[in-house]
Amino acid sequence: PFLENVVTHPDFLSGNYDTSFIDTKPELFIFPGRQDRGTKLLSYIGDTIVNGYPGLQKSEKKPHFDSPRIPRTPFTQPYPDGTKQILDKEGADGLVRWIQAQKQVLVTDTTFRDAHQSLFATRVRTYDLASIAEATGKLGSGLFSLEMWGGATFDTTMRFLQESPWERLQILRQRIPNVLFQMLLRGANGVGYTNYPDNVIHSFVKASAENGIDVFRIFDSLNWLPGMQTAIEAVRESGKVAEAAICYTGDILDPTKTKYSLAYYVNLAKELEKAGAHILAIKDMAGLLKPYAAYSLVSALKQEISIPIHLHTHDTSGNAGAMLLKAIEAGVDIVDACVSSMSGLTSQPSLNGLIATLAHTERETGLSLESFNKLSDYWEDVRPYYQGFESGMKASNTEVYVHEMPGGQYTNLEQQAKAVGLEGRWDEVKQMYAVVNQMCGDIVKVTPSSKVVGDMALFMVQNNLNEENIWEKGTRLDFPDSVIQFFQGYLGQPPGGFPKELQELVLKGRDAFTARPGELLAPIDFSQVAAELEAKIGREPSHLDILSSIMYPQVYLQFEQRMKEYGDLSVLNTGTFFYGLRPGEETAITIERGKTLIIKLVAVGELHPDGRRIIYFELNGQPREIFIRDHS
Ligand code: 3PY
Ligand code: ZN
Repeated sequence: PFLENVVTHPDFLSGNYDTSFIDTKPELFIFPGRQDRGTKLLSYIGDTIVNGYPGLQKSEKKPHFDSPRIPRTPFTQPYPDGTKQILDKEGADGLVRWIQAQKQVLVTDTTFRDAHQSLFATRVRTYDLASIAEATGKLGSGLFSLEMWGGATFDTTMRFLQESPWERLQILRQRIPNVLFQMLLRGANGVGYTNYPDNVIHSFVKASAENGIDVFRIFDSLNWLPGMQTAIEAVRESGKVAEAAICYTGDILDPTKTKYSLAYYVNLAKELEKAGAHILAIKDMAGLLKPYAAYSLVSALKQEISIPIHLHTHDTSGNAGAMLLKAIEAGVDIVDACVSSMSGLTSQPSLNGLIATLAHTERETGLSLESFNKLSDYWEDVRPYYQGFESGMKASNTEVYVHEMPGGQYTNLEQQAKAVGLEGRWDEVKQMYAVVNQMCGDIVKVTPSSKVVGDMALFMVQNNLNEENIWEKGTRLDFPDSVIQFFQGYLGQPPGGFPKELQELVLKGRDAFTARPGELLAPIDFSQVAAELEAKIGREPSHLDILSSIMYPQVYLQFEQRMKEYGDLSVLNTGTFFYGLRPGEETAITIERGKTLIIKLVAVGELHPDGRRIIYFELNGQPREIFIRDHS
């Protein structure tokens, strides 16, 4: 039987819940009894056919998809050695020396993480990553690293894709043994939206390192050094590479923008070097760094610090290619890009384009354009599966210099706006985002501070409030939780402090603090969390389960519950996962090595008076009927 559960609940889908959610709605967390794997998969496919996939417009007909072109890389051909071997042999300091001895520009490929986070709300499934992993390891063996984890992947894998982030890491590691794996770590916010106790950060970093992460890009959403120190220490302890980031905002060349100046960034970079960073990242999360500003910033940093510099940007404005070139001329060591079919707009600039640009010059990348064109062909074919999550953006747009929204937030916030009924008011949301930023004192906007600004902008547009109204009615308004926590100091301290008037309106007498939240938060007692979790999920959780549930308590429980209800959905191909099957369509699903289920949709039955439909399937040639509740 179909169970109403937490994932179909509107408050859960819109992110509008807090920790009381489980207590007040226990019925949403009831775990169904055991069923065999075939029946569970049929229930999922049946539900998707009848009710569609959350967040995707339900279409009458499943779209037609061509099979992706997977480049042929013979099984027997060994993986060429890459940067992973250098780190494993020489350690982090050895790797840094190796970087410094290179003449070419080194390249990080972000296709597996930020590219799809920025283009379609981080929805790419492990299935599609695993299918191209071996070819990526073999054809891309000259890359510096693959960014493939962290940021929003941790949340979305469990919340939307019904798969384990840890398994993704393990599977990809197994299939790509030669290139460094890089993740994005939100400093004291881990891979979540709020500060965690220090022992959680240590344990999370250790587990990530043990499961395959080599390079940790660590940032703080307010550029607050204390928010990064624990993570830097934890990464150094794990023997891996600590890449600490300055998040770039504003415009260092604009004399009217004085808050985030060249001196500000150089000073922060020096502090990060002192704090133990092996590499400095310039994290231009919104794509605000313009070409000549990049030249000036990289040149200054090259003078002032001695660790390698790794540059990350987004192509929202269309200026990212030019920007990279100026940074390369100024001597940047490593840059981020992604395969061309996943590049541009809110994503990274084209890796293929970069290879071509630098060919036959002093700093040519050493990567093969032909190889990356093949990898790009694959992603060109995979991208249509995810079309329903893409933003409406068709061309680059310099309005980003006004709203300053991170590329990785753009599609996400757009989805959130739709979920709360603001479908036709996206332009207003973007404008309000810029207004809220100024109200907050012009802050660095990157997860989770960007979520604070986004939540407040949605709140204002939804309630038809403008800035004036906030000053007038603020004492009577209930501000979003994330905004309250921000003004209390849970995300750390912004440069220049909080604007006092707004802080008072938001806090309404609640405490604010300036200490590092990690110092105030009691260490997590892992065995207590384990016992509580076991009581809820009915089995002994692994340490990785415990870490997932600490980062995302409700999301993790929902993930577990759906796992019990539907089984492991990562085995489904992406067309079936998002759109189910067409009448008459058959699909082969390998549920484990040597065990394949053949599932065919025969017909969808009429709506019964009790609100259910019978779905007629064939499972390995045998007729099977499944009842599905129709929510329309
Ligand atoms: C994230 O934290 O998810 C980001 O991509 C920030 O840029
Ligand atoms: Zn990014």
